[in-house]
Amino acid sequence: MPIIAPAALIFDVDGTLAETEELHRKAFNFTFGEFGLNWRWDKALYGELLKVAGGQNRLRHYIKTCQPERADEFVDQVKELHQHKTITYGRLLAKGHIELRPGIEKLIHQAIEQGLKLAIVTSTSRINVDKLFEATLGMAVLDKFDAICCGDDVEAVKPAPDLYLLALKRLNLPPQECLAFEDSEIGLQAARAAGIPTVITISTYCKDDDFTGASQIMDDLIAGGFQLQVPD
Ligand code: XBP
Ligand code: MG
Repeated sequence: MPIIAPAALIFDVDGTLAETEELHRKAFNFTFGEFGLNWRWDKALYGELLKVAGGQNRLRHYIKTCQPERADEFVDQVKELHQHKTITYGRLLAKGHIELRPGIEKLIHQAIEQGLKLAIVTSTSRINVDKLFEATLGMAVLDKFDAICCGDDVEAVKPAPDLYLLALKRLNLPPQECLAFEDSEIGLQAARAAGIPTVITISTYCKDDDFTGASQIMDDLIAGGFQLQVPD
């Protein structure tokens, strides 16, 4: 396995830091119940819907494609539905139903010790990033990140490069000095479109994605023997 010496590590959130998508799916379904909707996203459907990044975009896409006869009625409710979903997701995370993926905690601490810059690039919201860190590494670790770029910060989320371009700007680094960690094809497309070498750690929902163009592809950081170069 090649030893990599980047100046910054950029982490995707959902599927990369933790396998959070099951909690997102449950939060969506719980919200549909709260609103008296008989919609139910099973795992197969959710896998398809994940090709659309960002929960609000995903909801709009679902309504348009799967509930077309009632689209006009629901489209105005998307924001409200999604706000409720975010609250439920936060509650599920706070119940401690999540663990970081193998090797993530060690790599982030190693990067901090070695003085590397750190960034988050995610299609989800800042509040969900905070909730995940509260439930896992802690907010003191999130405070060490130099750039936290979330879906709320840009017009176009992944696979558009906007979030990664924003991170490069905030990190003040060229793309080739960074290394991105992603789990999905759309995430890889976004990072690659910004010119950033990308390591894929395959997640449950994205295992059949096309990872052509990734620098490395592995089941997880431990299984793949991922190593950062130790400075002299
Ligand atoms: C994954 C997403 C998110 C989550 C749901 O983001 O696309 O939309 O599925 O979160 P990433 P929201 O892999 O870029 O971290 O409902 O808050 O969008
Ligand atoms: Mg992801």
